[in-house]
Amino acid sequence: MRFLSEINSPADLRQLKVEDLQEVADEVRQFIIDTCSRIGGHTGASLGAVELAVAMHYVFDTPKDRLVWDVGHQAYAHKILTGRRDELHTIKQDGGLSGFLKRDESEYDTFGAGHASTSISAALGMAVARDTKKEDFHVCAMIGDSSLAGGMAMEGINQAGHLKSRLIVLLNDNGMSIAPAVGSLSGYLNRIKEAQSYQHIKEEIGDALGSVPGIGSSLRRAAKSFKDAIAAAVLPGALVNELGFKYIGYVDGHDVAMLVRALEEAKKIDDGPVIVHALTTKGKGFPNPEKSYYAYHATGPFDPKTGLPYRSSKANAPTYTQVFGDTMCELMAKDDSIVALTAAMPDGTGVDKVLEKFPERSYDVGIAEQHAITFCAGMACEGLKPVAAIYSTFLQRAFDQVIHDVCLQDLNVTLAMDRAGIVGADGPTHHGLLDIAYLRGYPNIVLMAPKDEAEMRDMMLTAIEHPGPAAIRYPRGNGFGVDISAEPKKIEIGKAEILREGPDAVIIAYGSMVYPAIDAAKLLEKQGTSVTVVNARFVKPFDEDLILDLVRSSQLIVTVEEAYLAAGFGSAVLELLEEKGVSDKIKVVRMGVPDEIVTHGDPKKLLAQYGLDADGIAAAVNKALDGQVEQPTNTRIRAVK
Ligand SMILES: Cc1ncc(C[n+]2csc(CCOP(=O)(O)OP(=O)(O)O)c2C)c(N)n1
Repeated sequence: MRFLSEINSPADLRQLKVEDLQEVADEVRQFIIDTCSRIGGHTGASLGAVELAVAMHYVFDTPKDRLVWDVGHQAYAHKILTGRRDELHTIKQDGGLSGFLKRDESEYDTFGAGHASTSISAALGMAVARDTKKEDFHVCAMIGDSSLAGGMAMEGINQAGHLKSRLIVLLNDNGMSIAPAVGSLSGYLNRIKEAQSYQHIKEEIGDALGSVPGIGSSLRRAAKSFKDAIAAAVLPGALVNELGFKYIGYVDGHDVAMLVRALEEAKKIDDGPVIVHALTTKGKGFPNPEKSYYAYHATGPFDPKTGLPYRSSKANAPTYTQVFGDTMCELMAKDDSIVALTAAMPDGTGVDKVLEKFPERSYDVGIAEQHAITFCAGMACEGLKPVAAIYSTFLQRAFDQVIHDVCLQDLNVTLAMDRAGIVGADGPTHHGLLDIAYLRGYPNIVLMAPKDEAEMRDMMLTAIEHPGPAAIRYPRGNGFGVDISAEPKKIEIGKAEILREGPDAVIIAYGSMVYPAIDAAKLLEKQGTSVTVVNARFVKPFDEDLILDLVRSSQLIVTVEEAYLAAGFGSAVLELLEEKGVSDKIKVVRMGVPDEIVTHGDPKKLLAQYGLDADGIAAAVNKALDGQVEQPTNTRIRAVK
C-alpha cells in the first residue's frame, strides 16, 4: 500500500495530488475486499462507494464540513479514511466498530444511521443551523438511489428546495437497492442516464458534422437544438426545475478526478441545494460479481480470489424467513385474495419466493414502509388479505400508518414482523425490541409470537383469516427443526398453551423465549425445582383466565420476552393483576431487555447478558424462590410484590 498506510485522517489524504487519488481508491478497495473476505460485512455496498468517500474527504474540509451518510452500510471507505483503518477487522463484532455510522464512534460520523432515507433531512437541519448561527461550512448528504425514493428523503428534498439552503446531495446511483431498485423514481433516473448518453452521441455526431464544409453547421445546429430539447425535458427534470435543486451530472462515480471536479463545482453553488448525480456499480471490484446479482450487498466471509462464500456449517432447520416464504406460497395457492408485500427486502423476508411464484399478487414497494402499510390498508378495504413482511425495526417507520390506517379502521392486514428481538451484528439500529410496546397500546390488533416454525405456520393462517389487524413477531435465524409438514391450522385467538406443569413456579414465555424456558425448566428439574411452562402465544388478547388460574395456584410468575420490558409482555401481566386486584397475591419477575441501548455483537452472548437463555431463566427462578429481590446488574430482573 503506497498511500493507504500513511493516511490516518482525511487531512493526510488532502496532502496528496488529485492524480494520486485513484490509486488511493484502489488501495482502499483492496483493503475492504481483504477485510470482508475474512469477516464478512456490507461488502458490495461499500465497494461501490469507495471513490465517493475518497473524493468527498478530499474536496470537503472534514470534519468541519459535514458529511452525512444515508444508512451508513456503504461507509467502510469513510471509516478507513477517518482513522479507523486498523479497526475495520472488528466491524460488527463484539466490542468492535459499528457496521453503520455512530456519532460517538468518530467525529467524522456527523449523524448516526442504520435506517434509510434520513440523510437529506439531517443534512438540511445542519445547513439551517449553520445559517442560523452565521457559521460557514459545507454540508453534503450522500444517499443511494433507493434510499432517495424513501418518503422521508422526498420530504427533505421538498423543504430543501423551498428553503433554498446551501446543501449538496451526492447521489450514489447504482440502480440497486439490496435487490434491484424499484419504482418510478428509479425509472426517472434511468431516463436521465439514457438521455444523457444519447446527448453525448449527438454531441459527437454534431462535432463531426460541423467539420464537413457547407452542410455541417446547419446539421450541427439541429443536433444542438435537439440536445437542448432533451436537456430541458429530461435532464434537469423535476429535481431541478420543480423542486428547486441544481443538477450536476451525471458523473462516473468511480472516476475520482471527475468526482472531485463535480464536487468542487457543487461547492461554488451558494444560492440553493444542488444534486451531484454519480453513477456507480454496486460491488465494484468484487471478485466474480456475476455469480449473484445481489448476494454481495452484504456477505459472509468469502474467497477473495473467486468471491465464492466459504462454506459455513449449515444448520438443518430452516430459518423463520424461509418458512414464512414457503407458507405464503402455500396459502396463496389456496386463497387468491391473499397478497404479499415487502418494503425493499424481498430476500431478507422470504417474499422473493412469493414474487417469483405470484408476481401478480406480490409487491416490492421499495424503501417505503409507511406507504406499504397504507397501501395494504387500501387493499384490505376492497376485500384483499394483504400480508406485509417487514422487519420489526423498520416497521417502526410506519407506526402511525399501522394505528391510523389499519387498526383504527379494523382492517384485515397481517404484519409479519421478521427479525423481532436481538439481531446481533447489525446492532442498535436493527434490533427489533420495541414492537410489543408500540403495538400493544391500541385497540383492535391481535399480537402473537410463535414458539417455533410449525406454530408460525398456524399463526400465519390465523392472522390472515382473522378479519381485523394481526401481527406476528418472529426472530432472525433458524427455527428448531420441528416437523412443518402438517397443513397450517387456525389457533384460537387469545389462548395460551401449557407445555409442562410443576408446582414451584410458573414461567410464561412469549415467542422466541419458549424453548429457552423449557430448557430452563429441565435444568431446574435436575435441581429439584418443578415449574410450569406456558407458551403465551398472544400478548393481545391475552389468556386472562389462564393467568388468573395460575395466580391462584402458584407463588411465583416469571415472564420472559425478547423485547424491551417497558410496555412489554410482562407489563401486560402486571396490568392484568393490578386490574383484577390480585397484584399482592403473587410475586412476578419480568425478564426482558431493560431501559438501555443494546449494542451489536454475537446474539447468543447478548441474550445471555440479559439473562435471556436457559441458564439465565433458571437463575432468575432460583433467585426469586430464594426470596432474593436484589437485581444483578446485567439482567435487571425486577421482582414485583
Ligand atoms: C427504513 C429502512 N428500510 C429498509 C432498510 C434495509 N436496507 C438497508 S440498505 C438498503 C438498500 C439501500 O439502497 P440504496 O440506498 O440504493 O443504497 P445501496 O445499498 O445501493 O448503496 C435497504 C433496503 C433500511 N436500512 N432502512
